[in-house]
Order: sequence, then structure tokens, then C-alpha cells
Amino acid sequence: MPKIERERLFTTERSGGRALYRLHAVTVAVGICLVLYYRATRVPEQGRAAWLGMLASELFFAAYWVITQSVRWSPVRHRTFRDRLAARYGERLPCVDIFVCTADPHSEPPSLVISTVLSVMAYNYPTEKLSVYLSDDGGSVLTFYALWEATLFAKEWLPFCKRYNIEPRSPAAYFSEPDGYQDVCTPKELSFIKDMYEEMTERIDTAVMSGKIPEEIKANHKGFYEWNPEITSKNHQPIVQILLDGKDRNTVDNEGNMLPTLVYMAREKRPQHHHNFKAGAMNALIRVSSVISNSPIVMNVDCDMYSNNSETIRDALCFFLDEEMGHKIGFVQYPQNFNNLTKNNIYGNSHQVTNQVEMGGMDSVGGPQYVGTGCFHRREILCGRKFAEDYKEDWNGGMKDKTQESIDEIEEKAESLAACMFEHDTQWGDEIGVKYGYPVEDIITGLAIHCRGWKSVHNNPPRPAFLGVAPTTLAQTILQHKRWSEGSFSIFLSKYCPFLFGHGKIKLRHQMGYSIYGLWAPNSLPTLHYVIIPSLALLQGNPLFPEMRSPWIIPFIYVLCVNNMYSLYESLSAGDTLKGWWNGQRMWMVKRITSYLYGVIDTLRQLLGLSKMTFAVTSKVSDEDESTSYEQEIMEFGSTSPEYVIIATIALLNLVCLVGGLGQIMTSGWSLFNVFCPQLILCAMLVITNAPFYEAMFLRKDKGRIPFPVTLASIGFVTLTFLVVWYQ
Ligand SMILES: *[C@@H]1O[C@H](CO)[C@@H](O)[C@H](O)[C@H]1NC(C)=O
Ligand SMILES: CC(=O)N[C@H]1CO[C@H](CO)[C@@H](O)[C@@H]1O
Repeated sequence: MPKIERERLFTTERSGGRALYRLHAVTVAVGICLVLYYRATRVPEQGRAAWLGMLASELFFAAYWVITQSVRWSPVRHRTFRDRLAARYGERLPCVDIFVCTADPHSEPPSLVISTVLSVMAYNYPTEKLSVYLSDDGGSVLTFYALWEATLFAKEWLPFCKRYNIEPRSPAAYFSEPDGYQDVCTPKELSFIKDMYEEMTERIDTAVMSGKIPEEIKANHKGFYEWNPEITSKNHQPIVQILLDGKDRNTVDNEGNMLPTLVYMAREKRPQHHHNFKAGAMNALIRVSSVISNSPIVMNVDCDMYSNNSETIRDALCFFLDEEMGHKIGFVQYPQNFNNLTKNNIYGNSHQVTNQVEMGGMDSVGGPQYVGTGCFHRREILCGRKFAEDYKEDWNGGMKDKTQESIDEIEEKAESLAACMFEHDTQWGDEIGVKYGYPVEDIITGLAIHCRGWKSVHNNPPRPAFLGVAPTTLAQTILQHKRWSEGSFSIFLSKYCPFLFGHGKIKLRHQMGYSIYGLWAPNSLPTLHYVIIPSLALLQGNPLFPEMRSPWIIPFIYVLCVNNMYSLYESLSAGDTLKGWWNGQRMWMVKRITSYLYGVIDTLRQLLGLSKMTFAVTSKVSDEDESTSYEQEIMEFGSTSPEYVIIATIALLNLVCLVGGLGQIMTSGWSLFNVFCPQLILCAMLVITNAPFYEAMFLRKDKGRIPFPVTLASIGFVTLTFLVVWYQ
């Protein structure tokens, strides 16, 4: 039979300008070699330790630069063809399970959680093939109550979305858009649905505030009686409640269309059993869903990441159902985009460069990492299946209509799968499901999938598929990066180190790509050296760079300028502004001297057995003052925390060194200028970058300034440093 050439459901395009990029990379590589050669061959007698420190730092930076080239060499991006999917499959599409994870009703408000749930329930997809699961690790009746309210609201909301084809389908996001939604329907309809939504959120927020559910509401659903006064978030039985089951007459919307299945799950928690954080919740969801819907495709999102595009499921299926490549693809990862970034991105949280360049680059060498949210998996792969060339998925899997059991029986079975003891002596968390034991378990889960032979795809459509909430304070940003860098570094030092675990299984460039994140944390030490030592040496009269008239200065300047210009180009072409790039550079330094430093220290403490792994949820609520200064792009400090002392100390140290250094040069003649010019430039650049910190220390009067004790402590540290340097 002749093979029929079918049109592909997706295409892969290489980024342009790679020849130019590679040429540039080669010249930078030459520059770096010259710098290292100069360092290694001209170690001075005086200031030997500082010089060798510079050498070590530059060696690290050089190695890290080489690693980052793995993803920049040939990034790709994809385009999908949903029209071809529709022409070929119509509505004969696979069933899809969607997991939403939440952990705590106070840092993740239930009204926000259900907006996310409603946005995924409203996907443009056959509802009988869609099941939505909410995992509540807080085990809170408040979250259950909010979800129950959502089932009532969904009966109006889903038909409304579909009738007027509105976007986004998260009611919170839709109604908070300043304008644009007025024209789609009659004002009467709009005010009806809007009032309904606002009354619902008010009821939920009131319940959350008081911590209690009104008795008359409890009578509406048997699920409420699962909670009794003894239940705490850390000690309760497994709870699985099928709120909408896709069979019952109760589960149609007000136009008579079926609603998607909706399930609430709080897995069992007991103080004596370790619950393995989100990985534990994911694995419980995989099992619980297997007795309810058992769809072949599983998608998971964090509770703060709503769907901004109702076509995303069909979009992702263009990859899985593609005849030529689909059988190789294990998961489709969407980037993390945020809906509350400010124009210039004061805390450097836009991730656009990561999304467009680095993830696209990972895609070209074997596939992006699984980042734990916004990802479609094949169920079988999460359950440990190895890749085989002749693999063929049965897309008709799923069991919604096939089961004859009653809801009660199914719930009981599902609850037994969400019990603490279930995983005892099984492969769950190791060979099966999401892995346990590491704070960023998603990364090793993805790595293991790649090592079993599967590819993954990074799909970054122009219109973001999911929108989350970026940290809106400096403290949250630092905490989030501490968690990421620490988690990735501890993986790098474990048996899951990409170079060991991936050896012989995935490409070298893929291993290097994974290491970009694994080596975030150790970047802190060379960076600290670079922002402290040359400035101090300037004050001491100790040159650490070639003088301006020496030809050796050329590679230093070349590498510095070209790297910064390239990073500026990368940011601008990813959609950032010039000021946004500049803010990003400042945050790059701040993260390295605080988050990553803490990441290194904590990882080493764990290795030595001095501390246990903990998991901090980044709070998604911020107070009014903080939000205002975030919108005005003013850095917010306010509290006295040690990381602010580090930031302030380094800022102050550089200021003093710059002033002192300039003073010395002016008094002792311009011959010194030649020798110390590079250090002056470095120091001056640091001072300019740090400008907002001086302002926050000495000029600002508002609540968000750097508190006086922090300023005082940093003055103390700077003085101490100078005393030590002088009298050593
Ligand atoms: C979300 O999607 C809409 C289209 O419905 C688009 O206009 C908007 O830019 C997207 N939001 C963000 C933050 O990109
Ligand atoms: C949840 C949250 O913090 N949302 C904020 C995102 O940022 C905008 C300002 O750009 C705020 O208005 C939101 O409250």
C-alpha cells in the first residue's frame, strides 16, 4: 500500500540568525580564553589570593557560559494547525484529565482557585471528555465550599462563555479587565452574570474570613459532613467528592448541556507520615483519577495559573496526535507567563528570555524540562512507561461511560487510593509517578522521562496559554529563587545530576541544558567575589586587571561589552523594554548575592545532614501599600531581613570604594588612572546599578524604604570590612 503523505499537525522552525550568533559566540570564546590565559600567567606576588579568586571566578563564569551555549546554539519554535486536527479528527478526540493543585486557603485564596478551575472547565472541548480534579493539600472545608459554589456558578458561566466565545474564561480575570467585554452581550446579561459572580466571591471570602461554613449551606451536599472539628490540615482522613460526575441529571448546565466531571480530593494526612508536598498530591491525583475517568492525557496547573486560551487542549493534541512525530512525544510544556507584570518588570520576573530562548533551545536538543505546571502528559508516561519505536497509544482510553458502579462506590475506591498507607512498599514516587525527595521534583520527573527515551515539546504560542501571578515583592522574589536554585542545585549534587543520570541516555547538550538551572546557585560565590574584591582592591591600591594601555585589556572589554549587548538584544527581542532589561540586570545581581547564596548554604547544610528539606509556598496575597509601589515600580523593602543587609552592605561598600578610589587617583596623579581604570569602571557600574538601594536607605521616607536597623547593620559591616582589610 502506498504511504500517504499527510499534512503535519505541527511544524518546527529554527530561529533565524544562527550563523551570526555562532560567529559571535566563537569570538566571545576566544576572548574568554585570552582572559583566562592572562589571569593564569600573570599571578602577582602582592594580592595573590585576590588574583587567584578572580581566576577561579572567571573559570566558573567561563564554564557556565559554555553550558548556556548548549541552548542558544539552535533554538526552535513550533506552530500548530488546529484546523487540520479538526478536519482529521472532528470531535473524536481523547479524554483529558486536568489537575489543579492548591495547598493552603490562606496564601492561595479559594476564590482565586475556583476561577482557575472554572477557566479550565470552560475549555472548548467536548465536556463528556473533560474531567477536572482539584487537589486540596490544605484539606480545608473552605476550599471544598468554594468548589461547591463553583459547580452552581458553572451552570451559568460555561454556557455564557461558549455562547459569546469570550476570553479569558477565568471569571476573575474576565471581570477585572478594564474594558473590552461590554460589547459581547446585552448589558442585562452581563450584569446578571457579573452580579452572580460577585455575590459568590463575597460569600466565599466571608466564609474564609470567618473560617466557618453556614449550617444551611452544609445541608446541600453530603461532602461537608466529611469535616468535623477534630480535622486539621495535617491530620485527616482521605476525602474524595465527585461534585459533578458527567452522568447525573444534576450535572447539566442551564441550557441542558453536560458539564465536565469535577472532583474534589484531599489526600489523607497523618503527622507520622511524610506527605511529599506537591509530588505526593500529584501521585494521589494520578491514582484517584484512574478510577474515575482514567483519561490518556493528563494536564496539570497550579491553582494561580488560569487558562488564557480556551483552545489550548486542542493545541496540545496537535503534538500528541501528529502521525509522524506524535508517538515520540511524552509531554507538552507551556511556558509560565504572568498577568501581573509591570511594564519594566522591576523584580525581573518576566521570564521571557527563559521562555523564548532557553526553553526553545532545550526543545532543539531533546525537549524542555517539566516545570510542574502548564504541562500535558501522557498518563502512561507519568506511570513509568519506556519509549519504544512501535509504541501506539489507544486514544479511546478513559472509562467515563463504561463503569456501572455508583458514585459512592467509586468515591470509596478513590479514597483508598488517596490514603497514606497506599504507597507503602510500592514504586510510587520512585519509578512511578512524580518523584519524591527533592524540592523541585518536577525537574527530575521530566529528566527521568527524557532518559526513558521520550521527547518533549515546548509550545509557546504568541497568545499565552496560561497566566499566573508573579511575585510582587522583593522578598517573595528572593524566596522563590532561593527555592528554585536550592532545589536545582541539590539535584545537581545528587544521583540525578544530569551528567551522571543522563549519561548515555540523553545528548550531552541536553545534559548541559539541564545544568543551566542546576548551577544557578553556585554562581553566587564567584559573583560575590566579583562585586566585593575588585572594589576593595581599588581602595587598597591593588590592581586586578590589565592597565588601559595594555593590549590585554581588549579581551576583557570585548567579553564584557559583547555579552551585555547580546543580553540586551535577547531581552528586547523577547519583548522587554530597555529599562526592563536594566532592572533585570540589577535583579540578576541581587538574586545571585542573596537567593543563590542561601541556596548554596542550605544545600550544603542538607548534605551534611544539618537541616531537613522544607517547602515554602510563595504567598499570592500582598497588602495594599505593596501593590501600589509594585504598580509604580518602586522597590519595596520594609522589613528587616538578612538578605537586605547583604544587599545594602554590598551597595554601600561599592559606593565608599568608588569615592575613596577616585579620591586617591585625584590626589596621587593620573598615572594611577591607567592602572585602576577597569576597576573604577566595574565599581562605578555597580554603584549605578545599586542606585535604588541608596535611595531606599537614605532618601526615601515611606514604609517600603530599607529600615534603619538594616542600614545601620550594613554600615557596621562595611566599617568592619575596612578595619580588617587595613590592619591585616
Ligand atoms: C490573554 O489572551 C488575550 C486574548 O484573549 C490576549 O489579548 C491577552 O494579551 C492575553 N493576556 C496576556 C497577559 O498576554
Ligand atoms: C494577585 C495579585 O497580586 N495581583 C496583582 C497583580 O498586579 C496587579 C498590578 O499590576 C495588581 O493590580 C493585582 O492585584
